Amino acid sequence: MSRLIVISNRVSRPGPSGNQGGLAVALAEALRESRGLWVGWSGDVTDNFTGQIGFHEDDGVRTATIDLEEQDVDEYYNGYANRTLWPLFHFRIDLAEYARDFEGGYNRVNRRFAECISPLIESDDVVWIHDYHMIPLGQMLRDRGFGGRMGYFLHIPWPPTRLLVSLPHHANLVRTLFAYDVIGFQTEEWLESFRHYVERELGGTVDGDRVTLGDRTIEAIACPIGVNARHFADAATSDDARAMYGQMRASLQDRALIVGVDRLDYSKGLEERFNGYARFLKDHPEHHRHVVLTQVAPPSREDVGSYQQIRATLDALAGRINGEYSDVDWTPIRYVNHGYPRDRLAGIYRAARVGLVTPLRDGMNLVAKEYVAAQDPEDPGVLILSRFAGAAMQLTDALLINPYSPEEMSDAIHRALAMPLDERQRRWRAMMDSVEQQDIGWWRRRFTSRLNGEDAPVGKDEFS
Ligand code: ADQ
Repeated sequence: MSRLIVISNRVSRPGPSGNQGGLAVALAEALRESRGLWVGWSGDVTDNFTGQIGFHEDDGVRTATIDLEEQDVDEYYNGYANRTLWPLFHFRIDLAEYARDFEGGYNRVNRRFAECISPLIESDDVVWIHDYHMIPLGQMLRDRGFGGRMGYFLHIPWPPTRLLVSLPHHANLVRTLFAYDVIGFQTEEWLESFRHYVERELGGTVDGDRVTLGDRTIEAIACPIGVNARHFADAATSDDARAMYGQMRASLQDRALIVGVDRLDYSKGLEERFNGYARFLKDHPEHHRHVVLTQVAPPSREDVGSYQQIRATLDALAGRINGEYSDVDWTPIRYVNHGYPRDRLAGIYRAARVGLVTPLRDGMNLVAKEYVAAQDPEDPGVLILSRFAGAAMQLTDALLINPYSPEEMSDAIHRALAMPLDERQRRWRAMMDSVEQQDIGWWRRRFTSRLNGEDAPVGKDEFS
């Protein structure tokens, strides 16, 4: 078995509680099996970049981290990654900032990674690079002589060609993807946009999964990421989850709970969600006092202006809606700006009659799948899901809505709250089958088997 080298912006190491995200757990298994290595930025800043690597081993998983300079973090992470590519790839061209310093910093940091990582890689290793922070890294590793198998997975959407061409030097960036052997997207839609760009802008050709540019042919596939469904279902009945569930139910006093859980990010459609909920309160006075929306939204990327702005907007909006509709003994929105450990989060999901997941654009959205996995099979809640989340391609038994329409959101909330038990069970069972079958292990095996040049373990149409 070849050694797997995973490279991503950040490396996830288990904290004192052992709590880790699904991605980290899935990759850990593959890294452990192959005695591999996970490489990324340490999250720390140094005065002078030296390229020194910090090695660790936790529970059989070896990691290597690199410190960056403050200018690197400003230009690469807060700059090109999160002020240029993130908004553009989420269709927010109005928020995308184009600056030469950002692009220069992005390329410099990717080169720094390539310099540090090259000596660690052996010719028969298999390299798997993740996400929009690291698009050109594969090409830079090839330039330094690596000739082995190399794959890339994009966790966020791929934008339509007409948006992508607004990015200065877009063709240079996209061409670097042809250094990989396999590239993966979350959905057929993002894959289709990529193929369209290559044909129209670069003059490349597409033949099934094979995309050719000049003398390079790569495989481009859709490979939707999943959650650890079994783990989440178990977490939902753990002691911590039960305690959380009990605490929530007691505080709700028989009111129905609607829950939203998101990083505080403009792509998650939180402003539209609050407006849709306000519309529901206006349309349906009969629900007043009988329903509570709990929105859990820990701040993220706080150094970026657009994130400070969305936070201020939501603070004001939650205050305004509560001011208008609250009574002395009822507050319609509980707005919480911090995260919860996994088990407690599972308890919150399970206590909620409705899961409200309404991103304006999302590569996949794991919260939708976690909500499904955490439900009580006897009395499951209803998922309301944006059509514009990648997860909507698989979770077709959710109530699918257009998040830009407050009326559709209002109607869907009303319908979810009134839905009879047998319909809730039928919809949940269908969604749970998909969440269980195409879980995080399935995703990892599907991608790595392509990367290793084996036949995919499952057909490509099984999730469409
Ligand atoms: P994100 O944009 O971060 O991920 P998402 O897929 O929903 O979005 O994953 C968020 C994760 O963080 C979930 O596992 C969730 O449980 C956790 N989380 C969110 N809010 C939390 C809170 N308040 N407390 C505790 N945990 C919380 C990017 C892409 C997605 C894609 C993933 C994986 O934007 O589209 O699904 O990567 O590929």
